Amino acid sequence: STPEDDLRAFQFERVLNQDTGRKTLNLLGSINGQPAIITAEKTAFNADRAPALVSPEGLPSLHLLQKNDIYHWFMGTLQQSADAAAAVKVNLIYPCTDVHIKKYSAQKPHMVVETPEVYARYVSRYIAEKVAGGRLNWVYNILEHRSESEKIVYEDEDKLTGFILLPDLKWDLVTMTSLYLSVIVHRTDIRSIRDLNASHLAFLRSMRDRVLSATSDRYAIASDELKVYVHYQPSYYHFHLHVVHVAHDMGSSAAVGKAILLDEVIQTLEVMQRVQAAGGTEIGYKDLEITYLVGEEHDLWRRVFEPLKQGLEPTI
Ligand code: M7G
Repeated sequence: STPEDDLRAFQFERVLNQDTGRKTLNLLGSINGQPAIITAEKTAFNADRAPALVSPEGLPSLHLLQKNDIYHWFMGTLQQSADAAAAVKVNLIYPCTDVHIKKYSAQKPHMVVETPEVYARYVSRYIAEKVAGGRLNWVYNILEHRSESEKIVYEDEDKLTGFILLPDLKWDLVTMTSLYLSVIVHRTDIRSIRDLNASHLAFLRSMRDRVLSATSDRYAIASDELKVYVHYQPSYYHFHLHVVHVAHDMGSSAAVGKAILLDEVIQTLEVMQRVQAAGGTEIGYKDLEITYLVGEEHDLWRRVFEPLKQGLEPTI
């Protein structure tokens, strides 16, 4: 069956989350008896179509809700087509896992403080478990050119310093002010920022410079209109960067408690390098106290931070 057939066969079960501000809806259901998640997002307006927005073609049906003095409000339907003027971007994860269901469910976030000790004793074990559990197929498909290779914006194939820059699945590929690319590195020895130390400085600097110039060349966007950041915690433990237009409001995924600017990471490593050179011992991101948000459904909350909050020893 085609991906379109699969999507049409989706049997709705329940709403996982809804964000009326960002106009998104996450649904759980099943396809052919296997669990599936749909995340739907209303698309942004295409400013190129603004001149015709309220013409009979642009707004084929129109209904006046209310008028009061000089104020009028209407409801309408936009002229739409899936290829040129889509109303919605629909993402399908099929078959999905319990981890996906938790990730896309509404949940209360908590601020947690991950000390170097908590990282070494519990979180690093959780990360090792995740890495051993696989779930990085999509990453290897990209790195080995089995998927999305036609979308690659820039690639350096070197196994140690190389990376692929390509559109993130969150981007609709057309709205420039919501431009969203990912950088996936070829090396497999960096699972998160916790593995970074001063020895990675040249690698990170060179990647930052090439990512900014390749993105601004391809999309005609000035490099000071792009933010480049990492997530801690990320969902996938294979080192990657997020490259996003500064005008794009990403909600919590680009906010404090989750996103850390690459420039800040580089700056921190530069200071660590100086401390190290001054005669200190080897120092890296593993030695920092990192404060971040974690949702109640996340395994790290359930297995590590909730027990610690209750004064219990995490079993991990
Ligand atoms: P993350 O910080 O590990 O997790 O980033 P997040 O999803 O919590 O942000 C992984 C990034 O990879 C996200 O921005 C995803 O949208 C993106 N991504 C995930 N998958 C499964 C794919 C994929 O198959 N293709 C592409 N191009 N991007 C993906």
